[in-house]
Amino acid sequence: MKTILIVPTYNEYDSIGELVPMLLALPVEPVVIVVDDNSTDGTGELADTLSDNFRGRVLVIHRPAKLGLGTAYLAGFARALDEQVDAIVTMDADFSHHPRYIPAMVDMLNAGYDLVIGSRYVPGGATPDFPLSRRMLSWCANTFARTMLGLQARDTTAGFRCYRRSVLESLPLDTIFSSGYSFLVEMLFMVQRAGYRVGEVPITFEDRKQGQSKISQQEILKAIYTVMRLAILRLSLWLRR
Ligand SMILES: Nc1nc2c(ncn2[C@@H]2O[C@H](COP(=O)(O)OP(=O)(O)O)[C@@H](O)[C@H]2O)c(=O)[nH]1
Ligand SMILES: [Mg+2]
Repeated sequence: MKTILIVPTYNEYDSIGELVPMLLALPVEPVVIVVDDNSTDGTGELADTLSDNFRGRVLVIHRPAKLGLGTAYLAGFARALDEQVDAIVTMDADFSHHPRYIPAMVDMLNAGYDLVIGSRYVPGGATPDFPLSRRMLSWCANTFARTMLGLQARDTTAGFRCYRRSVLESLPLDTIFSSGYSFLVEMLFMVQRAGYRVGEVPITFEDRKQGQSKISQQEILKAIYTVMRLAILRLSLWLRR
């Protein structure tokens, strides 16, 4: 399967110099798309250097400002679909989503799944170095989204995903309301409603070694709003049946 990896970045200078070569060395021989939102730490320039050094295998999308994780994925999807690829992977730049899991995720797609999640919450998955506060936040967000939206997957907020090309081509991505982190829940909701097969590969999610998390209070509030909005949509669709 021809594979593209989409890595959204905002101030990830300390990670991408190591991450990108590691990704390119994977047996799936991917192309990497970095979507940088005008990072202030030189991430965009470093991505351009990597693109020059690994010509044709590293593409860079520069956006003028921090426009949100969700729209960064959308920009990456649009670019990926211009290429002849079968599998489109999204992942963080900070090594929380370790490259070592990508081959198993692509294999599972090959085996017939339409979306494969690198999952913290299936047997074998773990978040060993999350502090208690982060563990609680993640657990609450996940449980809230799963129950309110009837999602089957165990890890509904994970950004480590491998999509089959036809999933991205068939879904009305332009109707997605969320621009930030809650994009992930909205996208999963859409994928499940469309009847696609969702699988999960267990991963050990390691806390980022460098830099800071970009998740903010505002993103958390937006995520709650997104789940409520989709829950109302789900209810109204159910009532109309
Ligand atoms: N392009 C872009 N990337 C973003 C934005 N927000 C977060 N990211 C990147 O998305 C990934 C996930 O963010 P991160 O801070 O690791 O979130 P966490 O893992 O939930 O703490 C990282 O690679 C970030 O650099 C954004 O607004 N634009
Ligand atoms: Mg992260």
